[in-house]
Amino acid sequence: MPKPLHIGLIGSKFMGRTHSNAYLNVAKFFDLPRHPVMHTLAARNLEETQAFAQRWGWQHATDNWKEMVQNPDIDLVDIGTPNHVHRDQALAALDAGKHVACEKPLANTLDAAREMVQAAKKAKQSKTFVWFNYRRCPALALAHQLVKEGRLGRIYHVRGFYLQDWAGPDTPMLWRFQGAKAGSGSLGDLCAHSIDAARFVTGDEFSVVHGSVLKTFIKERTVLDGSAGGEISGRGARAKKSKKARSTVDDAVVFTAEMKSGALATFEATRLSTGDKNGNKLEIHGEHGAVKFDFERMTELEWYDNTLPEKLQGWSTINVSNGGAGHPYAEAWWPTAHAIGYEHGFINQAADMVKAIAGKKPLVPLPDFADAYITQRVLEAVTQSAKNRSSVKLSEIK
Ligand code: SOE
Repeated sequence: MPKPLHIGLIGSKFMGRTHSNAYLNVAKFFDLPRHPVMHTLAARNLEETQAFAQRWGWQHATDNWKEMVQNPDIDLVDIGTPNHVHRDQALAALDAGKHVACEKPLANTLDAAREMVQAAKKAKQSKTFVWFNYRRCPALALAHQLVKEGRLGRIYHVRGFYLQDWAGPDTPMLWRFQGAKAGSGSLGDLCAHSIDAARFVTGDEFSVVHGSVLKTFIKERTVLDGSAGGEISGRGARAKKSKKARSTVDDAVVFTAEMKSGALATFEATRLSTGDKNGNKLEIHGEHGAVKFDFERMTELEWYDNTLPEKLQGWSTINVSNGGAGHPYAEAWWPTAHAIGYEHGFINQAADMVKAIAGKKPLVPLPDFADAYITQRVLEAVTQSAKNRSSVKLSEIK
């Protein structure tokens, strides 16, 4: 049995579940250089945390994350909490000499994200990771590989859409609608994935952001008794009549951008695209070929080969599940066309994090704090572009 890797997770809501599931399953499907051990779960309410820990197989449970990060037995601290506490938790874990994984976006503000990157640079023994989990959807990882192999050639267009519809007027107040906690709404929660995916697949970086519009359609939301800071569970709940609070984030965002290569990019993210449930879509069009990814059909990649004889050209649907064909991560899972799901991107990421901690190369690039900070700078450029109705160069955002 490889040397154990003791994990301490902070958070037991939606991402607490996806991360717990990843650690519970990763060693069953991947041969790893270290054996992940679900050591301690830390979350706010001790009784609920003990119940969650027992259900998911955490050895210990605590309501004191500060104590957990100081535990000398812990090797990796994983932050699955709301954006406004990422900085304090990451700085404490880095100061304690731990490896640190953190949910996206890096933080609720650019300043907090910068402090995290600076602390990570100083913590020479610590590796850092950010859960941009969609990089490890096999179809998106294949798109990255096709671009890297030169199969698309010069990139002309990038289109990133992240379309959800859960935040209608009946959805009560959650931390995700509070600017002080979330930093932003659809921009940091959804568009951060699209910005990261555009950088990941093209290998390019943003040069200028143009013409952003941040829109808040629903200005006030009902506060459910005792759950104003609640999580996604509020999505399903229909608010009982009680007091209202102001939503201080965007429900939707649109912007265009130019990439350093000259490619033209357009982005849209919204929580009010009626009928779209988790429409995380990326389209890349190049001189020699094009790809289209839609998370709602996550095992498929649409591919257009512009180098074929014209009579043979057309969109083809690649079922990215063939391990024998070298499809990313497919070898670890099931036979071709036996589909995997949302949770598998997190399990694939857990495998790559364990490999990286052991000094091995992840299958596709794994964002650390410094990489995720580039995405955070784009979020800031979009915010400034919307506020000033201007174009914002990334070189102006430090
Ligand atoms: C938003 O509702 C959300 O939960 C994001 O926060 C996640 O990152 C995304 O994977 C699913 O949608």
